[in-house]
Amino acid sequence: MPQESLLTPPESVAHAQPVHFAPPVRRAQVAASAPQRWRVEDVQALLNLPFNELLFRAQTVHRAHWPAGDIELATLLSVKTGGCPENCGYCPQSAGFDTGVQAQKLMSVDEVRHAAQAAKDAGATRFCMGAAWRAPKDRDIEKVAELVRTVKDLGLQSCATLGMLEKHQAVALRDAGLDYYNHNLDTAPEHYAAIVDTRSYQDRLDTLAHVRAAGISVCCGGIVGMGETPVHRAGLIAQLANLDPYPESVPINSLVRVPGTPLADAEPIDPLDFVRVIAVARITMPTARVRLSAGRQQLGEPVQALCFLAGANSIFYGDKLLVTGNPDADADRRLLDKLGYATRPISIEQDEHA
Ligand code: SAM
Ligand code: DTB
Ligand code: SF4
Repeated sequence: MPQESLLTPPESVAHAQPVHFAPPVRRAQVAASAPQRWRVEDVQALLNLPFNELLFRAQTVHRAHWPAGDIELATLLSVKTGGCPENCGYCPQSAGFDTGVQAQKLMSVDEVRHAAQAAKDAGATRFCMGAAWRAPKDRDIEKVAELVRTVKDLGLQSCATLGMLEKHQAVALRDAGLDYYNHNLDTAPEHYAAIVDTRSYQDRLDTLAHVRAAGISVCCGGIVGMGETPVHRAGLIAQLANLDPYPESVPINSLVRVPGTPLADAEPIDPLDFVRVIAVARITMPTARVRLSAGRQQLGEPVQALCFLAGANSIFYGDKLLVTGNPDADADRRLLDKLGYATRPISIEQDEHA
């Protein structure tokens, strides 16, 4: 494909989709009538563009679909920690790796309400609950449904990431008011078995289909820096962009290398290559919230600023991800302020001005 047309494979997406700031419902409707296929080589060609050309294209797509200066703040809470039977090579919560993570059972409604209220007070609009399960049991779903109702009662968007779901479990979560389900494809299909072999890529796709069919918005992304090749990176983005419709939220994680995990010594990704992945996610999924996710502590402010320029418009906000660290909220507010992004005033400030 000639370079001039690199923005055009999804032309019907780029031009047919209206500018809007509430992606889930409207975009799904448009995408359903205009499915697009990205070839891995098309995505690779984008990744290989000269850096400034790529960023220019990504920013152009971004500004055609999103307002300037808008960053979503999503706070994570690990509601059930550690002891997971899966062997995902990146994950500190697998029971198979000696990472020092203390297993904890499912949190109570009060604990979650307290954390969600604190996140809301600090300015978050989405609250994402993570559980270290391979797949929840029906009795777990009943308990998480109660947590979802608690979060929704506070006026926050709710998201959960609980592992593989059956169809009826997705429906139960939707009935509880769950807005988003996070379930990452993590890498290209060809690299998946090198990372985890206790489940298959198809298992992930099946859960995503159940979530979509239940009417829950899909949050699905991946991790870079896991020893993948550039073609694997392109393969991951192609998989995400070819989901029909593509996810409403796309978290792009830079591997947090946790001692004790098999990937503890993985070669870190060049930060500029990480920015490239964000840019290509933006170009291929114009109306998705592209979330600059794990690994921000290692990226530093200038690279994060480049990620925003490349089209990231969401971050995990709060001093902890699930079990590893994240920049603290004050540092993030200072960074966003420095860059001229609007953040909602926190309630403490509102009180001060009252
Ligand atoms: N057990 C559920 C699952 O696997 O879907 C939910 C929790 S799991 C921790 C959620 C996601 O966190 C994973 O799919 C992976 O993308 C991300 N993740 C886990 N460990 C990570 C790490 N060390 N660095 C970056 N991302 C990580
Ligand atoms: C996602 O893509 N990244 C988040 C969230 N979805 C659940 C998790 C990152 C985990 C980083 C390592 C840890 O703290 O466990
Ligand atoms: Fe378990 Fe999820 Fe961690 Fe894999 S990523 S070990 S499924 S908690």
